[in-house]
Amino acid sequence: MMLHCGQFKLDLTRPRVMGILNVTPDSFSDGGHFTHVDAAVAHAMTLIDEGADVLDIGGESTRPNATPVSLQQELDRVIPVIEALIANHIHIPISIDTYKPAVMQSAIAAGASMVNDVRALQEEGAIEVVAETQVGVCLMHMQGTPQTMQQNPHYQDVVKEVTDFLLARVHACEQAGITSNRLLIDPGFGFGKTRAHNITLIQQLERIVHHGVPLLAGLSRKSVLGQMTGQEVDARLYASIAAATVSAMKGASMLRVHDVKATVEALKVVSAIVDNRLNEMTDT
Ligand code: PT1
Repeated sequence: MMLHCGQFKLDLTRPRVMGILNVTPDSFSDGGHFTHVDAAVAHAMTLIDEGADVLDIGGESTRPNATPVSLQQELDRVIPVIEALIANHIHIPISIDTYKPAVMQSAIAAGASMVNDVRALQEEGAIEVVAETQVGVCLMHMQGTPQTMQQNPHYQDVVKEVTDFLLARVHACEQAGITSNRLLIDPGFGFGKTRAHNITLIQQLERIVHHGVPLLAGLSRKSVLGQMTGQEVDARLYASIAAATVSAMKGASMLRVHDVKATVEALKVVSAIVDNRLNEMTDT
């Protein structure tokens, strides 16, 4: 019911929105004054204004065929942004999207309250870094690596295999001392999944949700929505809202999205319809 992430407690009785914070690859500047840090802080303020419950910061793309970046590059991109956000006294948790334990450690030291890991803390040392803290964790499923995952994804029963993996990672976290009230699980849409696999996972999301661990869904602007609509990545807002709405209806606790304002509004409608108490409270 309450997700513990550092000093924050997020009430998950209604679905929450994780806003994706752009951290531009290389510092672009107008003669060295307006840096990638300033741009990221400005974007963060917009996302908070629009109703984001969490900010997700990543310095290495994990979309299909993305080029890996070095540890130092990743640190240089994200740590100054986290420091600047903390200096600006933002009142919502900062999530660090990384699978590298050294980035997790530095980000937490800089003030991040959540780790969002597409490798579900399987990297050597990752689980120990998180266990020594009180931060929240999102454990995501991926088949393969971002470089190869879309080459030939294969499952007997995608929902069962994804669920079994995530529950095994939840168990590993609990064994390491990370209590379950700090955990989210995520089926990892688009991470080593065909169009059919992604659709099956959405259709049967309840099968994952019913195990009781809060679920995060990330479908925003993804290629599966492009396959469904024929739209390019910049024209997938309506598709993304439909996907977020369906995910929330099926019990997702958090949606990782680019378009915070539109998603927050859609989720208000879902919550008002699903949770009658929200209506009774404001009825006249
Ligand atoms: C996600 C996610 C993420 N997605 C979590 N973290 C990305 N917890 C980054 C495509 O098919 O779903 N959950 N961090 C972005 N990754 C992708 C993957 C982006 C696939 C696009 C696609 O278009």
